Amino acid sequence: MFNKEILSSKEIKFYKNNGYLVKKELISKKIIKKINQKVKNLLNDKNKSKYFEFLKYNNKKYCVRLKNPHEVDQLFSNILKDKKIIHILQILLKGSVRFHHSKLNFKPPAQKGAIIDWHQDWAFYPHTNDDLITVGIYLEDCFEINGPLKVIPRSHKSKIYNHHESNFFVGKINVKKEKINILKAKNLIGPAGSVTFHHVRTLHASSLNMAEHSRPLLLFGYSSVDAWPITYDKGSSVDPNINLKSYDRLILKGKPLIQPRLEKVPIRIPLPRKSDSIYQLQNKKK
Ligand SMILES: O=C(O)CCC(=O)C(=O)O
Repeated sequence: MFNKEILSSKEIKFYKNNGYLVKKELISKKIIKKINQKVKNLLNDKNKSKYFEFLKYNNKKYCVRLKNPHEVDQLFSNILKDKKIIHILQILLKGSVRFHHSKLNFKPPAQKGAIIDWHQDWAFYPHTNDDLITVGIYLEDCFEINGPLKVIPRSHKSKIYNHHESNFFVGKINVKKEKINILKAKNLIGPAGSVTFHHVRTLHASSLNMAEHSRPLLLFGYSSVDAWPITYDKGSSVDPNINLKSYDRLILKGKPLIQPRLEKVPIRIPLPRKSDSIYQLQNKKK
C-alpha cells in the first residue's frame, strides 16, 4: 500500500508499551500550508464566533479553539481520513476505525490560562473497551518552548484517575493527591506536519506556550468500531442513542455492529459536570 513500511514492528511495540507515538512530518508541508491558510480565512470571517471558542486572559480576548473543524470545512474532514493516519490507526486499534471527534487547539502565547492540566481522555468518554486513540497534527513547528503535548509513558496501563473535585467532574487530576511523578513526562515535539498518537488512557497535559505566536494543534479522536460509549459522551460528534445511522457513518474501516466488545476496563462516570469544554471544566480564566 505504501512505498515504505508506514509503521514498523518496533513502533507498534513502542506504542503498546508506552501509550504514545510520534511520527515526524507524516503530513506534507503542502497540506499543512493549505490548512493554515483556511484557518487564517476563518479567523477573518465575520461569523467567526460561530466556529471558535474565545477566552479572556488579563482582559484580552484570545482564540483558544476551532470547534468541530470537520463540520466547518471539507479540508478538515479530508485530513481526518488521511490514508497514512488511518492505516496506522487500523494497526493500533486492532483492525477497525471509527471517527469520534475533532478540535483545533491554538494555545495562545504566554497565557497561564492556556495551560492544559493533566488528564486522561478516557475520563471524558469511557467506552466498553479502551481501543481509542487521539491523534494530534502540529500545524506549525512545535518544540519545548511552544507548549507541546506531554505524556506520562506507560500511564495507559494504570488506573482511571479521579477527575472530580467537590463532587463535580472537572476534567483534570490533582497530581499531588494522585502521587503522579510528572518528572517522567515526555514532550511530544516535532516540525509542522508531525503527528502524535496517544492512547485514550494515557495521562497527558500541555504547558505554557513561551513563544510569541500561538501553537495550533489539530486533534482527532478515533475508536475501534466495537468500542461503544458507556455514558454521556458530548465529546463525540454523534450520539448513537440518538442517531445510530449517523454514528455508523463515522466508520472509516470496518463494519457496523451492535455487539460491542466488553473488556474489563476501569471507568468513572464524568458526571455531574458544569460544561463540556475542557477549558471551562478545568476552570481556565474567562
Ligand atoms: O491543546 C492541548 O495542548 C491539549 C488538549 C487536550 O489534551 C484536550 O483537549 O484533551
